[in-house]
Amino acid sequence: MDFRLDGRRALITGSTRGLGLAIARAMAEQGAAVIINSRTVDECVATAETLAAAGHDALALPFDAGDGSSREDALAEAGTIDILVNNAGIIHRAPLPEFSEEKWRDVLNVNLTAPFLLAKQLSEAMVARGWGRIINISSIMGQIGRATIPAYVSSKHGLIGLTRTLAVELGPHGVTVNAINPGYFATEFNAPLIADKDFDAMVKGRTPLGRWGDPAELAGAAVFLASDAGGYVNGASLTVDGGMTAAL
Ligand code: GCO
Repeated sequence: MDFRLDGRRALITGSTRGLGLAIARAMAEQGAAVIINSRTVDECVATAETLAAAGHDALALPFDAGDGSSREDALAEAGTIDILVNNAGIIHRAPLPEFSEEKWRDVLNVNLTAPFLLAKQLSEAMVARGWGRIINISSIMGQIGRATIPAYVSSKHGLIGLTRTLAVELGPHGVTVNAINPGYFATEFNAPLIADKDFDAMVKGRTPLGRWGDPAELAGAAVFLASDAGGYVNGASLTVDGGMTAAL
């Protein structure tokens, strides 16, 4: 069983913190060269330096996933990418009457359009080499919904559809495409929810494991899907939520 990623180069979008950083670190520990990305140059460089200081092969590639020219300029310099993890995501929380069209478009752009465009661009060389992995970080909000986050929920449902259609189109060329659906993890992204006593109690009460997830507990799923051990998994979405969506 081979979970190692030696000789592979992995781009993880949004990887200076939270789930993306945990995935980048785990992939680096399995021998991959990792490309650290976020919109913020300083954070990208600092994260890549920290990983490199720990003996890993890490490169900083700052770009805004939702911005076409920033994305394309960066990718032109990125070199070979064997593994793409579409992790960068944003959220806007507001009651429906206050939810603007602009926010709707922003969220869809970063969470769904950018993964589509990155997959479109990077899969070309993967197909040419006959090997590739695309991992889309969706959410349990790709399967169920919650009030006040319509754009996020729609984008995450869309990512699961994108995963399936690309799995069908790219599978014949040796490129697998899968999604991971994280449940509630203790990250900065969720800071307002963790600080909300009622929400925190809801997560702990409704999750059979009785707690928020630790980002390191998501990384194993990504390593598995990227590795040869996961080579026959294609078009799947793997839920990692402590059992929350299994429970009524
Ligand atoms: C929210 C959260 C979620 C989670 C996660 C759950 O407002 O409900 O931010 O979207 O972060 O995506 O899977």
